[in-house]
Amino acid sequence: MRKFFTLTAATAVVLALPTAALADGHTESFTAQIGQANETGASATADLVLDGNDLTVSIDGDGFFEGFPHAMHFHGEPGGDNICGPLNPGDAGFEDADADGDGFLSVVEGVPAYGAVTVSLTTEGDTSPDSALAVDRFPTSSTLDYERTFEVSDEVADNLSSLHIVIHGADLNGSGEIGDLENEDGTLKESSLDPDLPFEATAVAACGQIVTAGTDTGPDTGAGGTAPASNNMGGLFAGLLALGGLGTVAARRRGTVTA
Ligand SMILES: [Cu+2]
Repeated sequence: MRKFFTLTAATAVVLALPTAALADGHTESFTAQIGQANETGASATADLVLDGNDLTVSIDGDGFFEGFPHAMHFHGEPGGDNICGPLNPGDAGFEDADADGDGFLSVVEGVPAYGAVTVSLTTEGDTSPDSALAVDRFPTSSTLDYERTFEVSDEVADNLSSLHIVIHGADLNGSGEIGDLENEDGTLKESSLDPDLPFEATAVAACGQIVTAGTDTGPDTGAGGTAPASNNMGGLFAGLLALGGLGTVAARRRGTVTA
C-alpha cells in the first residue's frame, strides 16, 4: 500500500511539471512549412521556439540558389489577416495577384496577401524592417542553414501565428545566375522594390505561414494551451476564401517597407 501511494505521488508531480514550466518559462513552439513561389522548386521548414521575448528561429531549406543572398522576412501585420496568397502560375487567383501580367509574382504583387515586412531574419545585427534588404547579412546557401536567437517585440511574440516567412531571391529564367532576367523588350527586369536591384534578387522564392506547434502537450496541459496546427491551417484556408479582398485594402493602407 505504501508503495502504491509513493508511485501515485510521483506521478502527480510529473504530470504537474508541464503546466508549471508553461507558466514560468512561457516557452511556445511554432513551425512553418515554406513552399515554393514562382515555381522555383525551393522549399524549407522553419522551427521557432519562443521563450518570453527571445525567439529562436531555425530554417532548413532545399533548392534555393547557391551563392546569392536570400533576404528572409516575417511578413504581415501582427494579428492581421495575412496569407501567403497565390504564389505560382496556375494557383487560384494568381492572375489577379500578378498585376502586371508578366507571369511572375513580384515582391510588391505579393504584399496585398502577405503584408509588409515585420522582422528581417538577418544572420547578425539588426532584425527590424530597416534591414529588409541588408544583402550582406542573409544566408547564401541552397539550404539556408539558418539558426538565430533574437529578441522580438511583444506585438510579434503575441501574434507569431498571424505572420509568414517569405524567402526572396531566385533564378527565374534558369540561366544559372541571378540578375539577368529581361523584359520582353530586352531591357533588364528591375526589382519592384528598388530599380537598382534586379528583379530576380528580390523575387519571391518561397512562402509559408507560421503555425502553432504547441508545447509538449499532454492531455493535462490542454486548458489554456496552444491550438493544434490543424486548426490554424483551417483558418488559413478560410482566410483565403473570405479575406483576400480585405487583405488588399489593409496592405495598401499600410505602405511601409514591403520587401
Ligand atoms: Cu520579404
